Amino acid sequence: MALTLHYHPLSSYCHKALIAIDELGIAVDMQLLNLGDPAERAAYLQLWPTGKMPLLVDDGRVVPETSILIEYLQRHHAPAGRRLIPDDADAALDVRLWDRLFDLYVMTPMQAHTSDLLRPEADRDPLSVTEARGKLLMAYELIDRQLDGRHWITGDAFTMADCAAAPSLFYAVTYVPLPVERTRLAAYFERLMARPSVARTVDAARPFFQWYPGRAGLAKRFFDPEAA
Ligand SMILES: N[C@@H](CCC(=O)N[C@@H](CS)C(=O)NCC(=O)O)C(=O)O
Repeated sequence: MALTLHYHPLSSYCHKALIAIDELGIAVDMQLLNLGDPAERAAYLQLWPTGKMPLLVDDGRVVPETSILIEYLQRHHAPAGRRLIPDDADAALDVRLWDRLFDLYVMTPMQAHTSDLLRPEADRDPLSVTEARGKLLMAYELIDRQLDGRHWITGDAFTMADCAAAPSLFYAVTYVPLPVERTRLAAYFERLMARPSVARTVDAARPFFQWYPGRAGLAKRFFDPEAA
């Protein structure tokens, strides 16, 4: 198959890409990446030196970075009528803005929590975790405000920005739960989780949640330690 996605089922950015692939209705050959294996890591770094996943390879063409990868798939492989970035230039800007905001202000501070948990106890950095927590609370307020009168983050259509929202929020709330007053965000979170592309992505990750460092914060409907 021409299209190969290098991914890991626990990775939030891989979830973003997988949700988009599902929404766009594109068949992709899935290549599970184990960066913990030194030989696999070395081979992957040859392919893409940042070592970040996911990575799409289309007949030898390397397509990194989820926002670019999604736009590339829409442009070159999506069936007619399937879109996650609208044609209208201003509407597309709005989608790209919210995609950036979720990546920079939800994914990044969420990942800071995970990184800290992955460090040896002696190397933990409570200050960076406190800062990350503050950023998440700021982002929750910003998103809650944006959701006033909107079903999805930029309006009536589910877009690339919602693909970024679902996994970033899914993992962020395991570290910093949504404050009770963020009612619009809480309702949006439920809409995201009920979206079939998101539900399928979460379902595929279920067998792996037992290895997620923040699993103690996962709601029981997503992960039941006693059943693992
Ligand atoms: N800006 C990148 C971020 C990708 C990213 O941070 N991926 C994480 C997994 S969620 C990763 O590859 N981590 C492995 C590492 O840093 O070694 C994108 O949008 O694709």
